[in-house]
Amino acid sequence: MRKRSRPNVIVMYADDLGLGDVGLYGGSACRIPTPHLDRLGAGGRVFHQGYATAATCTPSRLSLLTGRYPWRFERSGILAGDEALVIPPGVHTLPGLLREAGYATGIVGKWHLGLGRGDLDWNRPIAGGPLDVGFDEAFVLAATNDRVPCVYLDDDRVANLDPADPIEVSYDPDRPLTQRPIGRDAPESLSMPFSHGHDMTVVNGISRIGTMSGGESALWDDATMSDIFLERALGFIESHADRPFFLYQAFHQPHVPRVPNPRFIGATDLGPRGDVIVELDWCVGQVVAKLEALGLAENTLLIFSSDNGPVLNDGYADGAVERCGTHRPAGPLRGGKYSLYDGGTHVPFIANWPGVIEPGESDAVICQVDLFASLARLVGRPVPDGQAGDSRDLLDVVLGESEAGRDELVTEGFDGKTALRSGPWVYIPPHPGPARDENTGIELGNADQPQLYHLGEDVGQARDRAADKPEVLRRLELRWREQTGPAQRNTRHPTAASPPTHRVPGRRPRRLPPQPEASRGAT
Ligand code: NG6
Ligand code: CA
Repeated sequence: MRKRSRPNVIVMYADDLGLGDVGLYGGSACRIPTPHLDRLGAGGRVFHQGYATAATCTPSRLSLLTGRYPWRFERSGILAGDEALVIPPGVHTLPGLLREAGYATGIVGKWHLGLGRGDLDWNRPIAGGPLDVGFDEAFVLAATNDRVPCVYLDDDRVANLDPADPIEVSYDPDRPLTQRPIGRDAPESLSMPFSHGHDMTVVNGISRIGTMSGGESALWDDATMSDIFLERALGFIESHADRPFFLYQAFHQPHVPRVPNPRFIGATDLGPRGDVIVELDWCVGQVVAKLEALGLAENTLLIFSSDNGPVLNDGYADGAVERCGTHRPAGPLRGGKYSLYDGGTHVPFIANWPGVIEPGESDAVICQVDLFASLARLVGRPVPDGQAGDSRDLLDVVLGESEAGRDELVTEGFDGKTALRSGPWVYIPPHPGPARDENTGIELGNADQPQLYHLGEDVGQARDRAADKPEVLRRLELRWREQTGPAQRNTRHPTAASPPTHRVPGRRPRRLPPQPEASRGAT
């Protein structure tokens, strides 16, 4: 097939989308129509073993952009909405690399990698954000759609902010900002009740994590968020049609709160969660249509994936659990978001490049952390010395010219806990903590004893083989220690300023996790 150099690159990144939420993966059990993603897959390469590095958002995104495992950084847990940028100065990023290669670089959608360098003031241009780590243009929500501040950032400043109505944000439970109703005190103000957490400042009838005051003219409307991001994404493509561009399109769907545009209400029988996935799918179709209309489709590598596995009840009573029926968000996988089981990190992964990638399927193991080195080769740039150390150049796998994927991968569940995949085996070390998350009902993978699964024979991780395969268990345990031992876990890059330590209501502040009992004293 014809190969073109320096194609446009679009990375589409869904938020909490499971393997079983996409028709081409979920098969007949999938009760959400996803025709545009199905077409993208049918015309491209569908990876059946595509992974995020982590089962939550911030760490996965950090890896995607830096080519390093999240647990190597000092801070990589789920961030509050006002925390400092987690990409330390000196760490090279994927957009930075592509910019050096002459690409116009843009991000549209969810950021959630922190803002500022410990001096965050929402009312001034923010130094320490997307523009400081390689993006030329940015239109983002700061953290998540369930966290304050509920405003968009246009490049480095809050969009539509009235200087006479400054924004203040607090994640300190002892210092709530009470200008707006607080969800737990004013249930009558809510259009969507919270089920756990999410009981602070109410914006658009939805109570969020954290409190905010001011910024009335800048508040987003949840129901138009998808259209606003789409318009920005299409505008970016259009305005850079004449030069190579890199677009990181980070969807907010189907993360909570799930508020579809009225056009999509009732698109499925599954309630808001199903409907916003149809909305997301439609947006994918709009981008593809734009590329085709501009004659760019055959010169664009498009990669679609998700930052972590699925969750039904993630804090709002929106009917996702009750209306799920026979739909299986994680497909055949065990666990979901937050989990050390495969459902946490094994996600949809599609690569599409008409005329270059031959349609087909792949069983090669590939991870989002590999995009850094793979795309570096695609655009003819070396990976800078000492950078992106966990990223493997799997460009040939992406392009469908090789099946030689990863033989080893470290995945992260909740709170920095890790597991090791090696060949078809997965080793989950003993980790303290509940086996099941009481809020979401998801199995986290924590246990007193080590667990071992053979994914080739048992994709649903139903049969723990630790007892009957002691030699495999020992081998993987050793490898896991070598890979993730204390010396490997911290970044050696200096941070500009220590971040403020805010407490996220309902969550304890993130610390580097203690090593499980079994590995203490190990070298
Ligand atoms: C959790 C939130 C959850 C979600 C998650 C981040 C509570 C009780 N739960 O702390 O709702 O926001 O953080 O999701 O507050 S992620 O996809 O961005 O990682
Ligand atoms: Ca997520």
